[in-house]
Amino acid sequence: MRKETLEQLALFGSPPSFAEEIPVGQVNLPPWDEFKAAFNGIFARGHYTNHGPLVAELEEAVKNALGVRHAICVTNGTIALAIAARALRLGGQVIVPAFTFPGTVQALSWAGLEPVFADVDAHTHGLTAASVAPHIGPQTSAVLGVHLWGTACDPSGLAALCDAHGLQLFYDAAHAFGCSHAGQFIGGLGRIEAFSFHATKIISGAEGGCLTTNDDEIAARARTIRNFHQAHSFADVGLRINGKMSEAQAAMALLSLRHFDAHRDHNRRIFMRYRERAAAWRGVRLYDYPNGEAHNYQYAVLEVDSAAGLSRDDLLDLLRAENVLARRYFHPGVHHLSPYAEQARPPLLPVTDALCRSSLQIPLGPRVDEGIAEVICGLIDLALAHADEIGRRLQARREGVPG
Ligand code: T4K
Repeated sequence: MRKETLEQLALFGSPPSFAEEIPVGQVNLPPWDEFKAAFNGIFARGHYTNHGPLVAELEEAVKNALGVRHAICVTNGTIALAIAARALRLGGQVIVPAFTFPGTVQALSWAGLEPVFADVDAHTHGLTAASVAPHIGPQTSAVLGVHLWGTACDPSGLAALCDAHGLQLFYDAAHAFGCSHAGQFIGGLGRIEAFSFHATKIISGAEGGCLTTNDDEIAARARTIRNFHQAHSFADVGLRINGKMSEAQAAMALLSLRHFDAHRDHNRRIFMRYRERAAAWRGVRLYDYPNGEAHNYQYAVLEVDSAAGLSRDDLLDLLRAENVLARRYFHPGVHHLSPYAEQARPPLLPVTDALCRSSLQIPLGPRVDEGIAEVICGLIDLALAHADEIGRRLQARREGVPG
């Protein structure tokens, strides 16, 4: 139901717009029959993990889908990043954004590296050559860019900068499956790229991840690092880990891949509806995707600025009261989270801090149809039309004043 007045808002005591919570993530489930057939096969073979046939099939399918020489499936996106860092034989410091999921940065720490935070671009939300350059020092060994929201992270600028300073460039592509840069699918940028196949991603193995690279030697090291088994030694690597993907994960991810086009098309339809409606919003900008590139449209990210008349957190409270589970991705920035918050000289990241205060992800994915998107947009219209009054009432509530 479209709400027209302030008194109809759940924030002020009315029933919520949705009886059930609308989650922010993709949570794409395969058709039950296909899931059952895939798991019957696993049970019949009795081969549950350690490089089973479905993992091999998934690696082949990812390679073909993204046009890369190597795909190495692993347990999750965080392990993928830690393995990538070890496969690149990095030491010392790695420059990384703080406007990202903590896993991006903590993977570096697990690989024994020191993350150094650089600010991001206000428009793309990613690192740029200009934001990274001032942080390069004698200890720097690499730059880890994040293709946030599936937008390629300044590949040519960062490659030129890294070449000039003898640094390795690699990427967190957790959000970027099926997204392109200059007409090429993300996956072959930098020395190696790490994807997440988490349950909230468009390709889901429930948990899962994948490394892609066009470099044979780095691929051989990554393949060796992900498994302790001596029979799976393809390069001289030293420290190894259990980063293997199971057959159950591979079965789920293969089914996601089979239905990728349908999920992306659904996402695009809903995203376009949001985009149409966002054109009329004052003080609320919908993050847009690069023109002329392939995209998975996984995320609808809003930026709420002062012209909106109410804060991002007020809008969040309003939506959540309606069972619209919007999320503050990413808040706070990783530099404000333990163990990095305890640094003696906290980094100055004004754009990151502003984005952490202003950004809000709204639901997009199989649980959101056009009708649901329309109700969500209607709530934002209502919030903006009565921003002052909502802000005043919420402030009074926080101060314990009735009304
Ligand atoms: N790099 C980047 C840039 C990333 O975004 C991520 C992960 C990584 C690296 C690391 O990759 P992984 O190691 O995770 O493969 C979620 C995901 O757990 C995480 O994978 C993802 N990024 C991050 C952006 O979001 P949380 O802690 O916010 O998840 P949670 O449980 O609060 O779920 C989010 C929403 O999805 C909720 O509305 C509930 C819904 N949901 C979630 C799950 C797990 C479901 O409806 N069903 C489910 O099974 O991190």
